Amino acid sequence: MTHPPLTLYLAAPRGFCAGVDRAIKIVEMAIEKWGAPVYVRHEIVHNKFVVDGLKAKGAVFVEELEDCPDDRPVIFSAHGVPKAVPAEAERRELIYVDATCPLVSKVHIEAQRHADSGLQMIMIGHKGHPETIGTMGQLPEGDVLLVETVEDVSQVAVRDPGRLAYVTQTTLSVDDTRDIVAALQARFPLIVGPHKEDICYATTNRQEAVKEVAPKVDALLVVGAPNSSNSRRLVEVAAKAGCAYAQLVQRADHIDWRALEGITSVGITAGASAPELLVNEVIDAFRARYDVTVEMVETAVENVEFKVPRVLRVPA
Ligand code: 0CN
Ligand code: SF4
Repeated sequence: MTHPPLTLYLAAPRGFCAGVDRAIKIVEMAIEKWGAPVYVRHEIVHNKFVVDGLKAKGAVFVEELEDCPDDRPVIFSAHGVPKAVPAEAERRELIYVDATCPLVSKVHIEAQRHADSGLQMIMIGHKGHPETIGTMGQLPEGDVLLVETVEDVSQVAVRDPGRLAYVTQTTLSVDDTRDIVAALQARFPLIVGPHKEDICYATTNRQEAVKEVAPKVDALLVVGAPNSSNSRRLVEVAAKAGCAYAQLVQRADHIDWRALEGITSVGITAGASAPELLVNEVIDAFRARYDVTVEMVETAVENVEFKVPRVLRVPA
């Protein structure tokens, strides 16, 4: 039986970023160093496949520090934690390793610095997302105001419009955030902020690549988890860039083949927390049904790498 032809555009960069790579290594190295079980507060990165793999090696995932025993090490996830979390770990004299991405920690420091100089902080982010909770939690409860949309900007009640600063979540839509920042600057001309926003290189690059692929294809699949902010943004970016069918898939057996009937081209990318193995699984599933020609669409080359914390490094 002959398969119908299909051009598969593979976006690059896609998949693991430096912060995810480092966070996963931290858990693996902690298990090597201290033995199992090692506790992890929140999914180390938002991917079930990664989490299940680490569980099999001896990691135990919990949502709160109070669910960790006193006598086992605990790792904080890549998304960052409120200041109260390491403070409580110290009080309990726990062994802990902070796997917060350095690019998230940078935002934490920014927020603290602005607050120290007397500015009230506004955070652009998604309510309830662990990174937003962590960044807002660098300052006392209620000190940081959250805005999620341009509409929120018109509603936000500030102490003094002349003494304000903003920070952002690292995994937002670049285009939506530009509009929110513009609305903040229009309403509060003296607001202080980063050069553009705090969206990280990986989020920016993956969205750029999707913008290049989306207009070429009948459908675009983003390999990633439903709780992964950066992955979900890639689906939105594809739809906005004119792709008729943009869908998040956790892995190959989640693909809705009926919805793809009649396509002659497909785009594939992956969120920053999705392993390349799952991308390959998706490509293989297409190869089993189509006569596939793969085209690479590379819009940037990444060579960012983050060191693991000293406590886990083996002396040379
Ligand atoms: O999917 P992730 O674990 O997290 P979000 O995109 O939901 O923030 O990817 C790693 C990003 C970070 C921090
Ligand atoms: Fe760090 Fe960006 Fe990766 Fe998040 S998506 S872990 S901020 S590099």
